[in-house]
Amino acid sequence: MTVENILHSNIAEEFKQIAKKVYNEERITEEEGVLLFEKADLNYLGSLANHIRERKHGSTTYFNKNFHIEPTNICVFDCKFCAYSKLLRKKGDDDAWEMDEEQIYDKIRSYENQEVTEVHIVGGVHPKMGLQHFADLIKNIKKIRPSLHVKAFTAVELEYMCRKAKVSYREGLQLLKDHGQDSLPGGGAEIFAEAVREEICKDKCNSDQWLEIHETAHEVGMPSNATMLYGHIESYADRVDHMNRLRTLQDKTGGFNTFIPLKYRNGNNQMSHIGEVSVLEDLRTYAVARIFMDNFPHLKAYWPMIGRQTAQLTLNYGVNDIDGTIDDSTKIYSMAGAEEQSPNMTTEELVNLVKQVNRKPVERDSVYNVIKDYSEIVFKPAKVEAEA
Ligand code: V47
Ligand code: SF4
Repeated sequence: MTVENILHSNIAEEFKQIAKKVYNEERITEEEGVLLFEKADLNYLGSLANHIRERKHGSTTYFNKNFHIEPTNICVFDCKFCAYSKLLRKKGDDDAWEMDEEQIYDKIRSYENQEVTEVHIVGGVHPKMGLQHFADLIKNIKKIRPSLHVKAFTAVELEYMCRKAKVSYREGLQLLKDHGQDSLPGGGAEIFAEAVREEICKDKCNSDQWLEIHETAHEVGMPSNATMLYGHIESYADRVDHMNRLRTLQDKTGGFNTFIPLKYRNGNNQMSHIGEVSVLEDLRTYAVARIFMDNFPHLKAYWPMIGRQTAQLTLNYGVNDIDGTIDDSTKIYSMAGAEEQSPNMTTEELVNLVKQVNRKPVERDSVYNVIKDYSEIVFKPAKVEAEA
């Protein structure tokens, strides 16, 4: 069903008005966002979201070649949804880990002969987390591999580091930028609605602080992403409020690249009694996000969390980015019961996954410059070893 078909159909007037807005590239209101979540048909949502996706990006589906470093899983905070917080947050616990600087540099060096373009550094908030220490760490990483894009530290880590170092967010972010940090990941946003935040992660940075840190990062010249943890105790109005606060900040700074809805997974945490939402709800959430977040250039599905097949489906519901060929060093999601327990995918697998749903796989750098168009590249079939 195309948007033109919808406009000429006998669908309820309120949905026709929203379709008209999408067709005319007009913004929808918060009330309309809630209405879409509550009442819209999945096919309708898919048609609108796909219309926007194709207007912005055609069939292009971006991915990048990145790897993760999680320096520690020890964390001073106690987010109820986090699989670190219950099991692993104290030093000395069986599964607690802390990487020293040399281990981090060795990890960077281990990718020497690989075509990765980005390292994503994020982890628990260690009580000793020092701003200058991490600034120096980034500087040394850049010495080892100057071209590597360093996407590091959620607003939660940054708020803690700046508070401990007794500097303003601007001073802290400027210091990190001067030492080589290129951008911020989108984590720690969760749900901005204060009542929900109080229930699920009351002791870490609050919503205003999260938004202020991203605003300041944009002002000092570091772009960032934004996430939304959905599918737990939040209401549809809370999701729309979350997206609206981001849309408002984006109007002001234009510094966000990508919006990443993250599906709540209920393994090994203090909210495990809460069930997970269905794949249909995932698709609806991506679609409404694409329709509502009109000023966000990109919508990303983080495939290790939702799995490869759902990630493929999302490409028809507004998504135009499926993150990267991540190696298996990220544990926060697999520990929470994410779909992919060992989240690595080769370029070939990722390209084929995109092509299977008739989309165009394009490798990008961290700020969406095209590195390589894979749509015409045919990988050789895997070699079958002769039996001895
Ligand atoms: O903020 C923690 C989430 C986030 C669970 O910017 C959980 O490119 C679901 O932000 N179920 C961190 N989610 C990860 C993140 C991210 C990931 C990929 C790419 C980018 C990017 C950013 O992980 C946390 C939290 O919302 N998380 N526990 C859980 N049980
Ligand atoms: Fe710590 Fe982040 Fe887990 Fe919260 S989500 S407990 S801040 S590691």
